[in-house]
Amino acid sequence: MILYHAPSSYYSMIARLALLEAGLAFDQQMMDIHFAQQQNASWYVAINPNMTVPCLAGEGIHLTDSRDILQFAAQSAGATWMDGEPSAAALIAATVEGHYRMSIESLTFTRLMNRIWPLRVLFPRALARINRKLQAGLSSASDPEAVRGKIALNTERMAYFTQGDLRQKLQVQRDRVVAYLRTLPAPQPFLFGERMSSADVVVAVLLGRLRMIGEEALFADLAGLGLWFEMMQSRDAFARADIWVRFQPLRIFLRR
Ligand SMILES: N[C@@H](CCC(=O)N[C@@H](CS)C(=O)NCC(=O)O)C(=O)O
Repeated sequence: MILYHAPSSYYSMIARLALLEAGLAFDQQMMDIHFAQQQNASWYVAINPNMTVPCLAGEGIHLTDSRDILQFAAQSAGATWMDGEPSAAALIAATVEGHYRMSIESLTFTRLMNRIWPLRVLFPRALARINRKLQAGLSSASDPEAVRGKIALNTERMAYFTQGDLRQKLQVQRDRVVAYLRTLPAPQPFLFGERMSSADVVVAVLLGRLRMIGEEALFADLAGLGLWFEMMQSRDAFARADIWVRFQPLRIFLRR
């Protein structure tokens, strides 16, 4: 099976970590989602009409969302993960659900725009340029519905990035993350017992993102979570999954 993913992409990180922690082998196709916008190319839209990464495709498998890939990894891992454990299953599912209710994209972008002010102009401009390109290709698109959906999403993103007070928006996102982190149990040593779970995967990637955007303070005083994160980072899969804990713009520019 092939994982279509991008190194810097948050949801690709979830897919990578899930597959590697589950011990699954996969080939990979790296996507340039920033400059070449390969997620919008017609060959990729045919594979993933969501026009996003990650996507896992192979014989008898076609998953177009990180959440489905995570679920697939948990099922494949069987008893080596806690997900199937009757005493923990519902709590793990609720933790994964809660994670996917947050907008990590809004948090990341408002934080970056807050810190690096030219991005306040550059992000909306880039989105407007992408939408012009999508609009121009609409009449010849093989899946115009998908393209229209993407244009609408980018329009929403532009509105979010340009309207309202940046600090206030950032605070809203921070509050959501803190409220979520406070629902997590004290690790023992994994979040829901002695073995890994889907919850450990999403929370590890989330804390990686918080560290990357300089928001470590959001989890600094939460009992046990810092140590748990150190433990997760020391795992072989974490390094192999290329979870970004610091921003690496050069890699984005060099497309690697
Ligand atoms: N719900 C999707 C979200 C995927 C997603 O938003 N991926 C981002 C990268 S982290 C993407 O492909 N962005 C490019 C775009 O929207 O054009 C998932 O969990 O896989």
